[in-house]
Amino acid sequence: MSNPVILIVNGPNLNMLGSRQPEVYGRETLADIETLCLARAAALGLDIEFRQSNHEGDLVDWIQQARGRSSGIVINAGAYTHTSVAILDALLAAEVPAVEVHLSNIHRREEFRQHSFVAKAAQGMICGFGSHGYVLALEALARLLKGN
Ligand code: CA2
Repeated sequence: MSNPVILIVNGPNLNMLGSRQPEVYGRETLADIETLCLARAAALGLDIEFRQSNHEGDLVDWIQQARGRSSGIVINAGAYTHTSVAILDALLAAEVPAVEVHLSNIHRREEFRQHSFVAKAAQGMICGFGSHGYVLALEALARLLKGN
């Protein structure tokens, strides 16, 4: 039998990871994070689709396509976290469990980063643990899919 598929969605500017602001976002690139996720997912018996876009509509399209195709979503919507009702609506419509991830601890940062539209549709949120947050999110989804 094939493994459950987890869609991992990354929003704007996350393609620049590793190049600037390492004190906030760490030194790893998004490709490093994908490698990390692939390894952990394989150990958990999951397949992943790892994606990034700077365009809100791309994120909405991918989340819509997850319905009936993916068993769960890991989402770091970047700055759209704090602005996008469209991404919230897509997540609610997808009807698959979603885990919200942020590299930084958004609650220790500027006030405008402390509200998340994504949180309204997420099973839970992991923030402040850098790239390890993606691994924790995959572990949380694997457990959820097993029903415990
Ligand atoms: O902490 C996170 O993961 C964020 O989702 C990252 C977003 C930010 O807008 C959210 O408030 C929190 C920004 C990602 C930008 O990444 C950069 C990486 C390197 C250089 C510049 C930006």
